[in-house]
Amino acid sequence: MLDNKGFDLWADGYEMYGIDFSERMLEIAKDKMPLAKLVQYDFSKGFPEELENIQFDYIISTYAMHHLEDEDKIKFINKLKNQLSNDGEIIFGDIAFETRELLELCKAKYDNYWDDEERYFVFDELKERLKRQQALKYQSGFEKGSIEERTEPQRLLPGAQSILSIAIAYPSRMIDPPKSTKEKRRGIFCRASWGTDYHVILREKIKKLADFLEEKVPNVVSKVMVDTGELSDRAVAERAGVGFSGKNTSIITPEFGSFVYLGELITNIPFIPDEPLEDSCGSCTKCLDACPTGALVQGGQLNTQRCIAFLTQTKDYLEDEFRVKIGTRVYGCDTCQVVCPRNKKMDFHLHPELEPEPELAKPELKPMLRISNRQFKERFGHMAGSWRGKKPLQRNAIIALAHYKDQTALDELIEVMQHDVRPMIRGTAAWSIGKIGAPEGYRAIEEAMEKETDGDVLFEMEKGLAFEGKSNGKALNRHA
Ligand code: B12
Ligand code: SF4
Ligand code: SF4
Repeated sequence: MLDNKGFDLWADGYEMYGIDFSERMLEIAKDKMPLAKLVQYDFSKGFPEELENIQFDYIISTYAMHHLEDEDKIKFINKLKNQLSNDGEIIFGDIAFETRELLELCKAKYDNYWDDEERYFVFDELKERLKRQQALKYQSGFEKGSIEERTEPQRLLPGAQSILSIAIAYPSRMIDPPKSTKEKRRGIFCRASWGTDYHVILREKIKKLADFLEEKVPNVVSKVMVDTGELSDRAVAERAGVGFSGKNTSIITPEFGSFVYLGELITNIPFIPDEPLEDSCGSCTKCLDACPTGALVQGGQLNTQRCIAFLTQTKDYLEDEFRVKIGTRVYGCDTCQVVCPRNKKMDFHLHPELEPEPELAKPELKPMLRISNRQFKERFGHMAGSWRGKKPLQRNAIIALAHYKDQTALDELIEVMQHDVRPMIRGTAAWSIGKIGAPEGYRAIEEAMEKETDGDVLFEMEKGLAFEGKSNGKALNRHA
């Protein structure tokens, strides 16, 4: 929506022709220009003959053009330009639908128009929330851009007038999931990592929409964003009425629940905004109660540093407290969505590309420990969950094996503890071996300690031995 600048510039006493058929425009005009003579024409059928010979000092372009075909729209604009008196001006109206040509014209005329605060649309509430999250150190570090860039879309696309928010549903149930057996323990990727990386799929789909608009509207400019852009995809979706923001912080759509990916198209077309939806969590607190780490500090607010979805993506040692809580999750966490009553029976298989490959979405853990970089890329590279590389996933797989107390994994874990070049992986393996609790495991840790030189790894080995109440006192203090 553009501003009312046109009305402000319009001196009282001018005749105003054709405020289109919009009653609202007529009301505003009457209110803004009590002395002006208002004559209403319906421009949607073309330019009225009676006005042919009049030279206008100002033309306020309004919503009328919406009803015209593209070609007629351009003809209409040219017609308007011809009707201007020598120093006549075309001004944005209240709800104008402009071509680039008109935008440029106005830009040249009113240079400062583009810095006009009034016209700027800002995510005010989000701005405050982001500041609060930052002050509390609740962010993840994965967010892109400054708070200003994140909340003021015109900084991302000059001339931005609207954002189209897009949500696509992904499956919540796997058809025929493989069983996790004693010999072949399996981990789990969160649903948002099932199938082909949604960044690629959703971006392609939104790009099609952008191409469509480009075809239909001359000189449209637009920008696609999916997850990795500056905007908060959730705040955009909330504002656009795609869904409401749940206490688990997810956008919950009436049609598909919260198992939806979000993206957006910023455009310079001033589409009429949709209304946001009502929050409808009511008195439910299921997600807050179910969160294993208490990461949801209050309804709608997340302390990312405690969220398992975040912790599965970090690259360093995981704090002991979280090693217990992460369970068998290899990537991401779905708990606060799975328990949500709004997701009951929500399971959509609308996009074949987003179908999970069960062997990958629920992968066998042991083979993950030895996988080479090349194999990892070939096997998991197309999944969203691979974006941080193999190290965090391997660490999580090691912890999941400890969770299962999988004695069949001891040989692999010992091999990793002795030979992996990455200290964090060696150390986590030592801890896991200790947690599994087999005598040969403890012996292997003691032997490995003789050769180990890394202080942090020795500290983890010590912790591994401590599971049996053993500690030989050789470990260094990691934080010394
Ligand atoms: C950083 C990030 C993360 C971080 C932090 C998540 C978070 N809640 O902030 C981590 C790694 C933990 C994460 C995890 C997940 N993420 Co993520 N993530 C993002 C990313 C890149 C930025 C989010 C961000 O800016 N967060 C900062 C907060 C302040 O902003 P916000 O969450 O967008 O803000 C909303 C609410 O939090 C709320 N709010 C904020 N503060 C407060 C305070 C109060 C008092 C109240 C009432 C409300 C409130 O208001 C905002 C508007 O609705 C977005 C993509 C994007 N560019 O937006 C995806 C995104 C949010 N993630 C997404 C997904 C799918 C997930 C996971 C479900 C994946 C998984 N299964 O593991 C989990 C869910 C965890 C959770 N409970 O949020 C989807 C969400 C889809 C949806 N239906 O909502 C997004 C939009 C990606 C996408 N394009 O589809 N993610
Ligand atoms: S994703 Fe998991 S850890 Fe994060 S808030 Fe939801 S339930 Fe809690
Ligand atoms: S579990 Fe309950 S409180 Fe949480 S998001 Fe769903 S409806 Fe809202």
